[in-house]
Amino acid sequence: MKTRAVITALIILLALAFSCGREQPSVPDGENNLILYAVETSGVFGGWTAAEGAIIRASSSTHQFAAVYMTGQGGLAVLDDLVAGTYMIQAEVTIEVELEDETELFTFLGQKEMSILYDPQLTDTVFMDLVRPSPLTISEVYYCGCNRSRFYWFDQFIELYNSSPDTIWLDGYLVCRNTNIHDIIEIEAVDYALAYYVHIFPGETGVTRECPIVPGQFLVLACDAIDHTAYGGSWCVDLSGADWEFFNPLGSDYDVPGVPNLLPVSNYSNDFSMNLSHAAVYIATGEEWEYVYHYDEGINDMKEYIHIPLETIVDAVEYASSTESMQYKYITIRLDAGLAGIGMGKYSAQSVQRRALGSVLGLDSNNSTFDFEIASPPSPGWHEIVDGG
Ligand SMILES: [Ca+2]
Ligand SMILES: [Ca+2]
Ligand SMILES: [Ca+2]
Repeated sequence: MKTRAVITALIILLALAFSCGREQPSVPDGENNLILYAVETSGVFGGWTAAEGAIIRASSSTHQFAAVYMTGQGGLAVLDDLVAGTYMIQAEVTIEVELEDETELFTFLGQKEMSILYDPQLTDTVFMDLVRPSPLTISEVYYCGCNRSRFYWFDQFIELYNSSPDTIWLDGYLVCRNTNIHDIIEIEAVDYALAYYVHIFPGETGVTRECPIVPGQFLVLACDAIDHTAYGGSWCVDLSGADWEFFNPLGSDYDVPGVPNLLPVSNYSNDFSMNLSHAAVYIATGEEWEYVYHYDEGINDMKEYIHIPLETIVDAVEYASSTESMQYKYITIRLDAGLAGIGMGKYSAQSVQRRALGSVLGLDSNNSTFDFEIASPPSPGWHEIVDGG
């Protein structure tokens, strides 16, 4: 009983802390200097060490703000003139170490969320550890369209990357996209993600071996695997070399011969497509999922959705053109605490791609605000180095 009381008290405290963090700042804009220390805790250099020359990325989830700083002596950075709000802070550094006959790159990363109040000065520390890339990630999402005058956005694609030394078999894996689900479920209170479009790789998870992604491969999943420059103009993407295409035989979708199909498990006639400014896409192992009906206010009727258990989701990316979408997240912060693509315009022929950090591709801190950068042009099947990225 005592334990339960303590747990209840903790939950209430957590709830209070959470709600406080979500409040809009009620104080005037002002200077709050954050004195931030970056400390590397991996033990690679023996014990904890101050991380000098670390890049500090700060971004706010309560207002439009993103800035980059660098730590100096003692691993110290001063973040000047921060207005009250909630901030996500990431520290990263790549250090070259001379070994006997080669140099090795070590990349360290640390993150924290902070609530900054109207207060003259704060001191805090971000702890960093060695980056371990995730074996299978969504490495690029291209959704915004390429030609406004023709409303052309049919050249959308998703790219997957295998950073592991082994071939990964995608048989039975699901590629999912959700829709605006805020009126339907409380996303932070459930242990599944709600999907609207779901397409599947052939075969059975963990049993068949027909759909490989080999080490270092960028696998391209095209909405339609054709050369879109012929229809949308020169800014559009040539997807005739895509590895897979989403194909929906229930609709008027065109099936490109020779490019294998990802078929729908969702019972709609639409082809797989992504909203031009805000959506979440994710991949799951496909070991478990189910059809569930939810009431939909828009049509005043029940509508079929698919529940994907969170523990089967391998990677998720939520993108939006504006930070305001943090108030209306489509996928739980347990899978993606941020948003990719902030500031990207519709029909700008740009994509969001996972950043390379040091020699590490496939970095996945479950926060797309930091993990992704805007890339131009889109790079289906390869990685485009972004200047200063
Ligand atoms: Ca298609
Ligand atoms: Ca096809
Ligand atoms: Ca790419």
